[in-house]
Amino acid sequence: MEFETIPTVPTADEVLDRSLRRAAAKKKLKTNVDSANEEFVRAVAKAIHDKLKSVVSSFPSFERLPPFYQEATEILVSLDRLKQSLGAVNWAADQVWIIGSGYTRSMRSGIDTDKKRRQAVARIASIVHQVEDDLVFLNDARNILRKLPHVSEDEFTVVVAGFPNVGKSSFIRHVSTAEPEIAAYPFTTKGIIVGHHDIGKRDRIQFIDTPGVLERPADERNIIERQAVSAIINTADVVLFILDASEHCGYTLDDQMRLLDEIHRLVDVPVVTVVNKADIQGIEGYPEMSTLTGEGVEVVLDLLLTFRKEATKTNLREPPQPETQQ
Ligand SMILES: Nc1nc2c(ncn2[C@@H]2O[C@H](COP(=O)(O)OP(=O)(O)OP(=O)(O)O)[C@@H](O)[C@H]2O)c(=O)[nH]1
Ligand SMILES: [Mg+2]
Repeated sequence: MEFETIPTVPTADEVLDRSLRRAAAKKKLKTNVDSANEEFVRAVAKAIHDKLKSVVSSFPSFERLPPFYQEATEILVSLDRLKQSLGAVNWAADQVWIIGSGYTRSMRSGIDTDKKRRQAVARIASIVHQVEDDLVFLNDARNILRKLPHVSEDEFTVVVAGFPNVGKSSFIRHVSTAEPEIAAYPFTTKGIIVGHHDIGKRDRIQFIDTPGVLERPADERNIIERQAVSAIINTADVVLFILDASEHCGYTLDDQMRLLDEIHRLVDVPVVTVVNKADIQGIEGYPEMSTLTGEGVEVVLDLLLTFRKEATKTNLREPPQPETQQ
């Protein structure tokens, strides 16, 4: 995934210190004072310009990211703020280059080169300090985004959704390679977790565990819940909605059903609804399972697999022919 490869973004002082040190080493190679000064400014400007440009190009082009990553970026760090900071750092790189070229040109006359070198460094340092906050923001964003899991766009994907504490992670643990934390309190899962279930040697299903979502207006949902809704909308081929009829999760079945209605309205993929904790209580008419005893889990998995076949069939179907004009 593209965020994993973004290197640490240096602070303004780190950019300056590194570049000044590198330029000082180059300056030493020149015996003539004037050309040493000129070389110093050229080297500082180039090193800072290149470093700042490499920061900008290390971030992916957000327009080209899959919708899930675009929305996750928006939810976690704000796309606008990110674009603004990348724009500011890019501007600083160009300014540093312009200042550096201007001074090296004027130093060729050999007049006042010590003074000009000091002025050039001061102006360049001031530009870099102007984007100090942007560099810090970009590093924070990088640290947040690189924790996002790898979600493949090509694999058949089941997103497990439901109220907090109903047993979503317990199910994921049973059927996939993922090992999410399981606990007897709500909001244990705080981000998107990806696991896989192998089918034969070549094929597999991608399972996505999501944080619990409460039934409430979308604009009242917190960052964690919004990530869950985003994964449901943007990545699912099938949604597995888990109900806890025992209400041991701490929420009423009525509230859970209202969330189920909302999910039905939000997605146009199949929603498979199952009742977990059937060792305590089931509901007639729904498939039941208990991730505690393991009963019914395989049946639910098989049910999900039938949708995989449907999805494959849909993909293989001929594209619709254009209507012939009468
Ligand atoms: N009796 C019973 N308890 C279960 C079952 N499945 C899960 N639990 C318990 O329910 C609690 C919540 O399980 P989790 O798997 O963490 O639930 P979750 O839906 O992922 O919760 P959040 O991540 O907080 O949204 C834990 O204490 C589990 O041991 C089940 O089938 N029967
Ligand atoms: Mg969980």
